[in-house]
Amino acid sequence: MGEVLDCGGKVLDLSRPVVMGILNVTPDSFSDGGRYGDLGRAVVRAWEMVEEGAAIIDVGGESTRPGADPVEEEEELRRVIPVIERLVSEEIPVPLSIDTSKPAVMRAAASAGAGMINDVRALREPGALEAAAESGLPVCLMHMQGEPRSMQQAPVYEHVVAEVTAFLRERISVCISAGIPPERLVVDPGFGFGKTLRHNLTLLARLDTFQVLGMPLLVGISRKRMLGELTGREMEDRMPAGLAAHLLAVERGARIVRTHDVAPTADALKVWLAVREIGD
Ligand code: 9MG
Repeated sequence: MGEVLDCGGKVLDLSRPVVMGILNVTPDSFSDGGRYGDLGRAVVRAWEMVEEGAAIIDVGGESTRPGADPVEEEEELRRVIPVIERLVSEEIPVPLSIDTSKPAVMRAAASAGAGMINDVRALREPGALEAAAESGLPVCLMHMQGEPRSMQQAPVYEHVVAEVTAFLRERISVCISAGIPPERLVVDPGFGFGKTLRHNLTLLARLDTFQVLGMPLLVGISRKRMLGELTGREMEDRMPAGLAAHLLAVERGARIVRTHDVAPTADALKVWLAVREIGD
């Protein structure tokens, strides 16, 4: 596994776990209620996340929460491209990732200066593979069973770890055949995407299995329903549970932690790293 990702000229050092800050620019965003839907506030929040320790920022204009409706391409472009352009013009020091499944958004974001593509559909939309290959950017391939609108209705697996691993292995192979080199790939089991609580817990318990794929591992558990199911807490009170889950993931090999709660996660990772360095 490569220890660095070249994100369009900005280097993401993965020799230690890093924080990916979530910047939702959607009116119905997963957990910030659209507070950053406005360009100016999105830009302020991105800079705050850098101050708080984010090593990369994931900009998304289409909600992928369970039950969410799809967004038209024009609308998604209108939401995310001005944010990326502004942050690039302000010389934000960390790479920007574009959270999208749409080839046109991938292309426009890459032209605007994005440094990575984060696709919850693992480049399965028509044209996405080609757009990602042409961009020259790293890509995060995430596993999802079904589509956001219906994925939590009745997710079924015989062996969740084996099936998610097989899916990611197949997508890696498709990407390599399409000209995306392995050193540009990141994989993600997709916590909460077409999975019951038990599936999510099994994936977390066995997360180290995914290291056989030989790619950096990204996880995103921040504020998700599985944490609410375990603790009985509402979205805004799930940060401590998210920290615990993310530390368990890092202990099992995760290198990129996608979260709304950048400052506490960065602190937790400092503790984890200090202990690991003493132990080495
Ligand atoms: C966009 N998005 C929402 N949750 C996510 C997760 O867990 N992983 C990745 N890669 N993207 C996500």
